[in-house]
Amino acid sequence: MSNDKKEKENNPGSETQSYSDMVSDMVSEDRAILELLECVESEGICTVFDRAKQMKPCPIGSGISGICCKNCAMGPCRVREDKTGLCGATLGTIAARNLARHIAAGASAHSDHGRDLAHLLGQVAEGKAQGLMIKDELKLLKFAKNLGIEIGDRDTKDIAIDTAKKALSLFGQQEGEIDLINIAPKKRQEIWRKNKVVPRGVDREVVELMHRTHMGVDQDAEHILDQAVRTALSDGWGGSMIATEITDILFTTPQALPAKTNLGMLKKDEVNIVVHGHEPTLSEIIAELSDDKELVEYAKSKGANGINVVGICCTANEVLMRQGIAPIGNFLSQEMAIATGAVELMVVDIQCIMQALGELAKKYHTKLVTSSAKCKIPGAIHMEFEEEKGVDIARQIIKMAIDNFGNRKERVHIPEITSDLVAGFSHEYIRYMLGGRFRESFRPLNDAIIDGRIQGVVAIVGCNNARLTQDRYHNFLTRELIKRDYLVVQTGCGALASAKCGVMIPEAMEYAGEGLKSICEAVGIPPVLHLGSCVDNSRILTVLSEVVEEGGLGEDISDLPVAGIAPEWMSEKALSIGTYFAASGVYVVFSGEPIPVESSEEVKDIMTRKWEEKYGGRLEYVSNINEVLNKVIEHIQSRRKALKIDVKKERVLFDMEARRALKDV
Ligand code: SF4
Ligand code: MSK
Repeated sequence: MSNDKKEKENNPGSETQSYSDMVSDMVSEDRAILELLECVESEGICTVFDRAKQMKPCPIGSGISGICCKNCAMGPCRVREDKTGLCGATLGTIAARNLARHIAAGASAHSDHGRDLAHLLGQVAEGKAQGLMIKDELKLLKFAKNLGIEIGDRDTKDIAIDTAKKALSLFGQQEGEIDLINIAPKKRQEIWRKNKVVPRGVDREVVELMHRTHMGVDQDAEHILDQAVRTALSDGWGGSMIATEITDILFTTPQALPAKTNLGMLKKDEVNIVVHGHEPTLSEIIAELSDDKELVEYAKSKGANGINVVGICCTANEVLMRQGIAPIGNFLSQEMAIATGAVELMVVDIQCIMQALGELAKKYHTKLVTSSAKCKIPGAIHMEFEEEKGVDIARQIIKMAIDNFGNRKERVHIPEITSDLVAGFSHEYIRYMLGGRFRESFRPLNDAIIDGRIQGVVAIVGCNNARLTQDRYHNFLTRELIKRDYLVVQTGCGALASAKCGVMIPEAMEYAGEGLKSICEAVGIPPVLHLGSCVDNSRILTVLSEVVEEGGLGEDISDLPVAGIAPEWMSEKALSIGTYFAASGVYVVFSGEPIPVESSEEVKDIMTRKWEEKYGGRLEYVSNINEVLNKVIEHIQSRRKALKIDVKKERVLFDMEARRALKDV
């Protein structure tokens, strides 16, 4: 590689958009959102974009910036490096406690979602869940095996019942290790054991973290964050992984499938139903019923041409990956969907649902329906999902939407903007697409990384944040990385940002560097892979473990030329995800502002230098987007150097002997 080229690659900021160019008054990079905003502004409708302008973030920070403690009634205490709280708590302790509590909340959200799916699996196995069945038996057997369930020639139903019981027990387990950590490379498991952070049970870790951060308990920042790591690991290798595995078992393991995205997928002449939140169960049933003959006829009797089910946020990702249902937007698109005036009904379950939807829906004809026992919103109609009558409830909801079709007001504005995408890259499908039905394997991916056609793999995940231009950071990083031969994998709202900007189709390989393009051409994949919803970040953990297992790229996840970025994060779940990736050996960068723990040098040092020493991964906050890009590339190149694969090799065919030799590199 020429010095010039090397310099450009290692300092991409010098040839790309500067950070100041990135900060603009534009609230979104999504043209559909901008078009609609013009429309709603003239109607005096207030959205999250307006509220973000009207209300600046609290400069003290009720915890997010780490300097404010409100853990007891002697506070809130606002501290500095040279000033403690009333009880004597230092800035480091307070910053660590605040971050730890965010992580506990994020891990709880994912894990409670996983718990519900474990319960549902049991109900399905016992025939108590109307209309639901085990759709992927092979995956059930694999998951059961990972949980130590006896398989033999037992009935599927019995295996499923035992699997559900075992999965549920992982939440309340008090001692020992949660079984799913066995999926991680052996060396990684030893690192966790050495540092005493192997999770015992999901609930146990969360409760202990909440206890330790109570006033007057754990006061050593590093010690507090060790428990935060243990809790986050119980999410990634526990709650989230359980959610992903069981969703696949019940609703099928995703395979690549084409779809379309953005608000243009709402239909003027059909009954539009938006599913929003994170849980797949009710939404899968609603999506399946959208072409039910009787319901379609009913819709026609009310003047509509059909029933159009679309999605927002991660519920959208779930039904997209399995049924090709169109995601019409990510987190910051939820209000805009209603503002089209074309949504008859929005049904929400849990997480990332703005309370503003309740008031907004009243200004249109949209019916807002809450469906989870855990979530009610003022102004919404509550129709609680119950497994025993899931199909009946779904039918009632669809009928309610149909009945509402005639109430549409005159003003309907659907931006005619759509993009094509391909979604559904589960780890099983990635293995299959790389090696074919009879030789499925990660070998071709490892070889492409070794010979430099792919420089590394970067996960760009997480939310939108109204403090930043919607999708801009996701899109910038994705573009710049694929151009330099880094394969990008995405989940959550980050995935939907890329889908909307059109880089999740094989044709987008034209934006990729020559090396990555050659892989996309050979395999027929986009340069940016959609791996699913937020809980599906656990798929990335599985891929990383299988890549290590395949050989040639070191013995542990921390040896791999990979990194993770959450450029527009806003949810506490993102902090849990970032922490479990760092503790699994991945270099993780969070961008945007405010920066948690920014005020505490002590905590920043723990999460970077000390975590690197202990776990081989670290979590860093970097507000400058060019610096994020530079740092990620620098990190991946340092890993390539350590593996001695930094010099671009000519492509060679590996025979068995060569492969065995690679395992010893
Ligand atoms: Fe203040 Fe200490 Fe109470 Fe926090 S725990 S509010 S620092 S007195
Ligand atoms: S929905 S957690 S805004 S990714 Fe998963 Fe999007 Fe973040 Fe919610």
